[in-house]
Order: sequence, then structure tokens, then C-alpha cells
Amino acid sequence: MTTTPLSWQELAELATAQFTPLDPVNGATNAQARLRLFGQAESAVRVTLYRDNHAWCPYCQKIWLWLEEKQIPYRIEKVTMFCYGEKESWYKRKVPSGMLPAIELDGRIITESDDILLALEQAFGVLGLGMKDASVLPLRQLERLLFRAWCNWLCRPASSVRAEQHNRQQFIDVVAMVEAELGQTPGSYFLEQFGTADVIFTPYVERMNASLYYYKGYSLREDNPRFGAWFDAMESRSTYRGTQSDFHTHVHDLPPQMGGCWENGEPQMLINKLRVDHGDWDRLPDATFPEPENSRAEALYRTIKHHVNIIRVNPADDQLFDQALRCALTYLIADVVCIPPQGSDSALRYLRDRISVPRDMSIYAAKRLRTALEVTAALVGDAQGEPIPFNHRRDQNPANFASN
Ligand SMILES: N[C@@H](CCC(=O)N[C@@H](CS)C(=O)NCC(=O)O)C(=O)O
Repeated sequence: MTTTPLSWQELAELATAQFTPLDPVNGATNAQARLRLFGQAESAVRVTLYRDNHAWCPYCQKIWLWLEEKQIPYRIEKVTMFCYGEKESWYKRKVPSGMLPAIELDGRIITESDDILLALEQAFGVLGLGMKDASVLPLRQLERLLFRAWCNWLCRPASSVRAEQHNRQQFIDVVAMVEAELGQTPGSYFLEQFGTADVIFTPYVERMNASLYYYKGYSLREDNPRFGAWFDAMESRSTYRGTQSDFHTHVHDLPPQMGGCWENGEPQMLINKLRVDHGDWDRLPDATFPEPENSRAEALYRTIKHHVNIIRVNPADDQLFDQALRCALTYLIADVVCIPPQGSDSALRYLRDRISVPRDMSIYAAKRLRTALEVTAALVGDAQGEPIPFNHRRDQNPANFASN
């Protein structure tokens, strides 16, 4: 069945009826908040976290997750990363290198994520076992070993098939060490109880899972049962789910941050790459917790909130894309096929490729929206959007989106 698209007014009514936005200040962990109080008074705030606009910075995620787990009241100031825009001068006056993350704790600026965690531990106590605990220290070293093996494999072009195999094996050998560590305790976390070590592993392991799947055809989460169980346990925490990204976001945010990611061209890699870029997004091992009932409504609500800017920054004609986007949103929320204007396929796919998780919406909402955009685009053609740049992401300059 085909139909005319719903109006913005009709879409907004459906979104409000089906989705209640959470309270960003006191509700569950979310990427939109500028202040987090966990039910406390604003006067209790001693910490400001400076993190990047898009929640792409892994070291920022480490601090963010720690603060959320400890429920420390804090403010959030968002800063532009070099790869997607110009660094704010007010931030360079505070932190001349422009590096992220930083915190201001009782008026004192602290940089370097490990130093930040140490300072936070001193001020607020440890999370589980602390950074300097005898059982946490070797795990911190193991995380860095894994990080280096990942960089060697992913971020440097292999000179030969043999070199590629060698780099892969080196990574897999370190993964085996991590699997062994995870097997030391009866539960799924690194130590008896969730704590600092899990927070420290989280950002890069999430990025390894995405990038190796896409660029190397290797599925960290599926191929390693203890890692799989660890990911599942992390996803049982609303704190982690609020910071969690998806494969599509990571595989395209990493290259400019890491100085490149190299594909190995193997058959499984090619299959995985197609799946991440073109769908089916439901089949990706980037999330396995049950999909919330309101994921479609969340996607609709978040898109409507920003639709004026989304239409303005899209390379297509505004009127044409306005109608095409409403067709996709009508399909998303009402499950009715709505044929968009001829020539809008590339514009719909441009947006499909630029949904960023968790900045814009949560992981399942993004899967639903990507699917609706793709299904709608496919009704009129197979034109792709402008390619996602590899050396920079200035197509994602936050200056185009004044507020969240
Ligand atoms: N060793 C530092 C590394 C921090 C780091 O590399 N930050 C990157 C982002 S992940 C950064 O600020 N780069 C500058 C930019 O992208 O603007 C830490 O642990 O905090």
C-alpha cells in the first residue's frame, strides 16, 4: 500500500503520544544532558566534564561512565574535536593542547583520563576496586597491550598477506589472555564485582568490536565466549547503555581519529562491511539486549526535534527532502509504505549514514531509523549519499546543530 506522508504536525502528535523523553538531569544515562544531578541539589556539583560533542572520544567515555556509575553530580561542557570542526577558543584557554577529556574538580583543571580517575577516586572514593589496587593494575596494563595489538592490526597498512596474518594473530593472542583473565572469576566482569577495570576496558573494546568486524571480518564479541558474556553483562547496565555506540557510528568515526583503518578485503570482511553500511542492521553483533518497545517512537521524536537543521544541512533541495523524510518517518512509525519524490534516494541515504549513536538516539532507535530511510530510498533508486569522508568528519560539524 502507498500513501501520502504524514505532516510534521501529525508526526509530532504520534511522537508525543508514544514517547516520553526521560529527564536528562535525573533520569537514566544519556548523551544529551548538560547537567547530571542523580536527585541531588545543584549546589552539590563539584565536577565539570569536558567531552566531545558527538561522544566519539573513547577516553571521554571512560570518565563519563565512571561518573555515571558513581552517581557523582556533574556538569557537561561539549567541545569540538579537531577531526570535525574548530576547537573552541575558550577551551584552548583552559586546556592549551585542546585535548579531551578534561575535568574541573573544585576549580582545578585536570587532564589525562587516568589522572582524572585518580583525582576523582581521591575526591569521591573508588568504584569497586581502585586504579592502584593490586588486582586492577595488571588489568590496566593488559588493556593497553590489547589496545596496541589492535592499533597494529587495524591502523597500519600490512605490507603483505603474511604481515596481515601476523598482526591478526598477535591481536588474537592478546585476546586469549583477556579471555583467560575474564575466566578467573565466576561472574562476567573482570573482577568479582563490576568496577574500575570494566570501565577502563569499555571504550576501546567497544571500538574493537565494531572496527574489526567491518575492516577485518573478525567478530570479537561472537568469537570469544567470555568477551561475549562481558558485553552482555555491560549491556545489562543502564549506565553503559546510555554511552553505547553502534557499529556504523564507530567504523566511520574512527578513521580520522586513528589516522586510518585498513580493510583486509577478505570475503567475510566484505560481507560485514555491506551489512554495516547498507543493513540489515538488526543482524549486527553491536547490541544483544532486548529492543525497547519505544525505539521507533524515540527515533521519530529525536528526528522531529532536529528536523529543521537536518533538512538544512542535507545536500538535497529542502522541499524535496522535507517530503522524502516525512515518507521515511511515516514508514517508521505507521509501517505504511510511502513513495518519496524521485531523486530523493541519495538524500535519504545521506542522512542514513550520518545518524550518530548515542549522540542522536539510542542504538535500537538508530537501527529503526536507518532501516526506514533505506527502505524508503530503495523505492525510488539506488543512489548513495555523498561518501562519508575518511580523513576528517567536518560533514558532522556541530556548528550546524546549535543545540541538542
Ligand atoms: N592520554 C590521553 C589521551 C586523550 C586523547 O587522545 N584525546 C583525543 C580524543 S580521543 C583528543 O583530545 N584529541 C584532540 C581532538 O581530537 O580534538 C588520555 O588518556 O586522556
